[in-house]
Amino acid sequence: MTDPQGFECYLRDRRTAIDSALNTGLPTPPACPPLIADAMRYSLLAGGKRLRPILTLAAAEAVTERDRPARIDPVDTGSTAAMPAACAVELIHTYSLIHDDLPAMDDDAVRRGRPTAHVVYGDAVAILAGDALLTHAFGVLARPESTETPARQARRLRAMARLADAAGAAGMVGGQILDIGATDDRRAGRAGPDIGHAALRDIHERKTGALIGAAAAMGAILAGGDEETLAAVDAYSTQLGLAFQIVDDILDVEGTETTLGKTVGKDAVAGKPTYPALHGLTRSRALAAEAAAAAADALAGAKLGGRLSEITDWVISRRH
Ligand code: GRG
Repeated sequence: MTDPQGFECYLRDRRTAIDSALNTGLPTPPACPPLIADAMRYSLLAGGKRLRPILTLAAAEAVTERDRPARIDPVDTGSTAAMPAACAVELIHTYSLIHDDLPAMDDDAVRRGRPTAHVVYGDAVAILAGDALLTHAFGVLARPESTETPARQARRLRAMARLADAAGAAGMVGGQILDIGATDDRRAGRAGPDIGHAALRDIHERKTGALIGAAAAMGAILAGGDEETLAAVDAYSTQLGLAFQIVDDILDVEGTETTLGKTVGKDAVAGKPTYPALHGLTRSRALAAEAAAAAADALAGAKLGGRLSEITDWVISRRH
């Protein structure tokens, strides 16, 4: 059951719903000091693509649509129960961008088309805004619905654990550590080590892939997908995450600051290991297409439809 108005309309609808839920849920004064409320809003509501939360909703919708077609209400396609998880993953993603942009990490001045949080608020407030977004994410997921059944509670806790694993030392934070270790240390005048394809893939799977994987998995878990379905969704999102990262690396070479809303060409200057650096642009494009095809196979094997394959096309063809 796809939206007759097309994928663009679907993206617009879901972004509006996600932005509204994010906005409503954020802490406001007097519960918290105005400065931290402002800094959290500044980065969170700056107009990102919302890929990860859309993926959460789309995975929930695809499982619901396949398993319970007769029960689908045109207003609630399965994504209502997944909205807190969708918000949580975007909150964590935004925190990671704020911290990644800090002078101690990537030292970026532009993000989502506007000055980065530390440029506007200073390093200390930017660090705290990231911390507050991360903490808020788990607060959002920890709150039960008013009529939560034991089965739904178990799914919510499973989703929460998956998100924690993806964001933490074994996932995104671990990937960031490996990325730092593999990048030139310009202050110390030290070149990063040469790394091979397997090590590059490991960095990306942790740094970017883990959160994309958790986004999709949470949607499938909350929609009550069985273990086979969850494995298929993991296979899909692993390939999607890989395609996303390869395209991200290509855009850093070929994109512009105007379309991307961030500084471009930084990977090469920083001596970062990337797909174009390791494989060249042509092979990188072929690898992204191979990953997209493998993502499609995973969906077909589990008979999952909905918007998931269009999300792959979007990730592959994106210009920002
Ligand atoms: C600081 C713990 C910590 C982790 C940082 C995500 C990350 C790890 C760093 C971001 C650096 C980066 C540009 C990674 C490449 C992939 C990526 C996450 C791109 C940004 O995601 P998009 O394109 O951004 O989905 P929007 O703004 O659209 O949400």
